[in-house]
Amino acid sequence: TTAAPWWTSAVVYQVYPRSFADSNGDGIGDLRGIASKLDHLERLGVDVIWLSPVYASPQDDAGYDISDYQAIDPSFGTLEDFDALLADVHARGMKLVMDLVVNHTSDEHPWFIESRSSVDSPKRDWYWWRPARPHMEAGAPGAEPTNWGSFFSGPAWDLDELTGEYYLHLFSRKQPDLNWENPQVRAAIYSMMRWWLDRGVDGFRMDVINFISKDVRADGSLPDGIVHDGALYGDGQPHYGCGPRIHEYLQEMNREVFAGRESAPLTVGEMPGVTVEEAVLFTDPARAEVDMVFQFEHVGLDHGANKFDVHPLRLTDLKASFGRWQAGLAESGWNSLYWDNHDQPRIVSRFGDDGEHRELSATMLATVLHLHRGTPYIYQGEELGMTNAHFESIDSYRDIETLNYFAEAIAHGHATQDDLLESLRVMSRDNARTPVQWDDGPHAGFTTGQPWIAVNPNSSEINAAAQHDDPGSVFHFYRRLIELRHTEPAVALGDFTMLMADDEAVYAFVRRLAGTELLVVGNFTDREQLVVLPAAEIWADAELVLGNYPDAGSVDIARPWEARVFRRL
Ligand code: TEU
Ligand code: CA
Repeated sequence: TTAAPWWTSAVVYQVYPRSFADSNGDGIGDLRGIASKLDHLERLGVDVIWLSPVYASPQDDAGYDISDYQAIDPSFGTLEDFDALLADVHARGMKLVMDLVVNHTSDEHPWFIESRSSVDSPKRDWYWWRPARPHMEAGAPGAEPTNWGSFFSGPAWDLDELTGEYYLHLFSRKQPDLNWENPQVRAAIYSMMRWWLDRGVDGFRMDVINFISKDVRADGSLPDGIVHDGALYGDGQPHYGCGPRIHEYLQEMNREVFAGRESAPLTVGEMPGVTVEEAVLFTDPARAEVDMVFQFEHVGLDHGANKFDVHPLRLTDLKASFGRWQAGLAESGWNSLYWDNHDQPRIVSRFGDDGEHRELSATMLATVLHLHRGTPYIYQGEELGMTNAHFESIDSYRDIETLNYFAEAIAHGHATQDDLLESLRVMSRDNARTPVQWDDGPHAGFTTGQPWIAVNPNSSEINAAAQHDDPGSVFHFYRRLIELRHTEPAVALGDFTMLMADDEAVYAFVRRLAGTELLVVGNFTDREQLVVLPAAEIWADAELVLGNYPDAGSVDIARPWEARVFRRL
């Protein structure tokens, strides 16, 4: 057998630049701000930094709408700032992975401007232009080429008056979808990717990469989607999620961009809706597509008809989901492990308790996640136990998904304003986008100016400065979890056995590698719980490797939000 790839024992830290650290007082986080906080990341011990988009962008979707892939947005700094940051990251023994957003560009990208200019433009076919439905007048209600809804409310098609045709945008109308069927599009993207790798970046996190192949018919048309109960639009996902040519495109990208590079760049495929079976194909090393997937099943378990229709999590559902992914990728393939990112609410507020038991529940959740097989991701502030924003008014929100959803729901009389605000407090992406809380000073030390989005008032209590010197802090607990993955091969490579699968309170599993056996137990409630293990006697005198209470306690009782890792002796 060959040695396991380096990323099997690595931990990734996601930086969302707008909200990380502001160096020049304009209220927006930037590259120099990131550079000024590398001590924090080095001390935490992470191996890889994934940088959310810093490219030139009108910022309609906070940088996920790119108008120039080979320039840095002035609000974040310059290419020189970027090179300096990259050099410093490397000097500290870490890697830097870029966000690759190539399902769509900004509508202000020169490619789209040219494409839009006329039906005869040489770049017309670089995007998805289609006439109105047969026998319907362009602009009439329902005349869109398909009935698909956009992720950010409204239809997925916009009529362009200039040529009387519609263009496809799965996200905002300022994010037109690129047409990957066109080989020139693919070649342009591959060349841009090589440019960044030649500059020294260590890989890419690929935004909605499983959406790039659309289910286009021979006559050029795209199919309608099913309209689910209560939905305003058809569900297009079966027609663009893991579409017919997706594996072909990723294999081609691999050959054209990554093959033969000595540095072996990291490739992470963000793939909403991907199944275990598909993920095995995407990440089987023999197929040379991507190193790991970033999937969404576990963060959809508390969603109802849509993500803002919030249901309480059943722990047995979470275990069933994680258990299926652990089993399905046991032989070949690799998964990412995450609770949080810039699109998800804060995990301590979501599955934990962000009040009285904040530190215990944050460290319990971290333990359970990091002890699975896969590559763990830490989203900025998660290592401090940062909480949801708890905004009171719609005026506090900035995120396009949130604002569009609110406006559409109000317009259709779908819910009262209070109910909507309540679901935004639980699910809005802005919960993850409030500034990182560095200290207890003004604006949490994030900026000397006016932050672009409000700082959480709990920064007086929850902040990095307070935790750096406190060995009992959430920060130091994360540091120890990372260290454990680096030093204990069973954490990275051991096999996985779920225990107590039917229990609604306790999450328990075993990891085994050669002679090593680790038991992981997490209590997802604020009450004491019995831990009922098969062959419990083998754990009676086990060694406590890590726990979030000051003393070891007893193996068969889990205290409120307790987490423990034992090694069998
Ligand atoms: O998100 C992909 C995605 O499908 C969702 O997570 C989505 O953002 C949203 O939460 C649906 O409810 C990626 C990026 O992570 C996200 O920030 C971008 O807005 C999106 O793609 C478009 O680029
Ligand atoms: Ca700034």
